[in-house]
Amino acid sequence: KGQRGVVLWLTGLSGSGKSTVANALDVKLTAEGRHTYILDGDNVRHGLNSGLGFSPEDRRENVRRVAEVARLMVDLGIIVLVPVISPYRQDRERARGRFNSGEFVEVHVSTSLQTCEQRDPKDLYKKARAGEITNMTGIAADAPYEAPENPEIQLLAEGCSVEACVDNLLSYLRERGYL
Ligand code: GGZ
Repeated sequence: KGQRGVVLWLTGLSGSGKSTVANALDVKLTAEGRHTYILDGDNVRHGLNSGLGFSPEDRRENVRRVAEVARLMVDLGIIVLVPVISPYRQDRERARGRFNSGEFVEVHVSTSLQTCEQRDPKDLYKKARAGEITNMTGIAADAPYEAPENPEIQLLAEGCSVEACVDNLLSYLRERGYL
């Protein structure tokens, strides 16, 4: 008791740094004794969402299920960190609609496609350019990334260290009384 549940919804391209920031934030919050959980798109796709691919319909369902699980966790007072690409504005808005105001904090990890492609930790962009992956977000014509228009937070992760990004999010949570 005593902890306010909230979801930090980190949207951005593959390789933008969503998971890295979520993991580093999780470490800090846990050290402060906060109850947290990371619902990572890439992880959830191995279990709850195995069977879902990367068509627009499957991404929508992926985002819907993740939002529903986050909803349950917020009810339990957990700080839920959700690094999922969630490329479609409508799907993110639908996710937001499942929460009370103040429970859903949209964080745009706005690293440019160019930088994400340079990082390419899993060679996904390389494979997409080579035609081995046909629906890579940001590359394929039918897999756009629709940037948020009014996110609560825009994380300029590109020019900032992971630590600076984490501090930015921690300040936001403190200022608004979540911590
Ligand atoms: C985008 C893909 C794709 C395609 C595999 N497009 O950066 P990663 O590798 O570790 O995390 C990405 C993950 C995306 O899953 P999400 O659940 O976050 O996506 S969505 O919200 O759009 O449903 C990426 C990997 O899966 N990956 N193929 N075609 N990312």
